[in-house]
Amino acid sequence: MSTVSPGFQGRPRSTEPDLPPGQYLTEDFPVLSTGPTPKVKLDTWEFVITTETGADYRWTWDDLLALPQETPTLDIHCVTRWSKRGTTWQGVSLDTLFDGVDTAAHYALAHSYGGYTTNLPLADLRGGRAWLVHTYADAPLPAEHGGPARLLVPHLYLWKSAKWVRGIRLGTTNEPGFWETAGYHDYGDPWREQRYQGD
Ligand SMILES: Nc1nc2c(c(=O)[nH]1)N[C@H]1C(S)=C(S)[C@@H](COP(=O)(O)O)O[C@H]1N2
Ligand SMILES: [Mo]
Repeated sequence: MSTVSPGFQGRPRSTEPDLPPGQYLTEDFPVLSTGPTPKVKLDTWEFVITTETGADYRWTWDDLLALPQETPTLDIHCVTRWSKRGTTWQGVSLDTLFDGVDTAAHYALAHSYGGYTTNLPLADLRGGRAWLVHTYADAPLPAEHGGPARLLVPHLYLWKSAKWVRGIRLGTTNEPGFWETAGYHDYGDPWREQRYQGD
């Protein structure tokens, strides 16, 4: 979309078109984890959605792979200011998983093998904007990037995309997760630069 005149050596990276404010582009894929990478076996792996009434909806690894698959290509934005363009994934839309889940809850708390948590409005997990992904760049998702499977919610800062995700608890009240409790923004919209509480 940009017109580049001869001799123009480029603009400051933080004002790249279509890049959220305060972000720069990186070609590599940094690893950001608060603790050790959990070892998760596929034969005991499960993903569970728990509703506000305590009802559980469970998927095994085979269940996950049997669902309709999507292959989103998208930009990702970390609150530590790196962004990566055009990452390619395969997984299941959260819409597919929530289809048939009976809930009136507005809040979701994702939780992971290893204990990480992050909260987001249930609405942000729906509407074709969130996936449970198991493949990155045509290969099984590496453990350090959240394999066997991670959440991918690219319209929010990447800390909302829980690696090694194990389930989602739905609730009628908002429960902050790991980074949200530590002072990061409750919602985390990169386009509004919602890095910390009060932004
Ligand atoms: N379970 C878990 N998920 C997590 C994290 C984590 O520490 N544990 N870090 C978050 C943060 S802060 C970022 S930026 C991304 C980093 O994903 P990556 O390591 O694949 O780049 O994962 C997010 N999901
Ligand atoms: Mo992050």
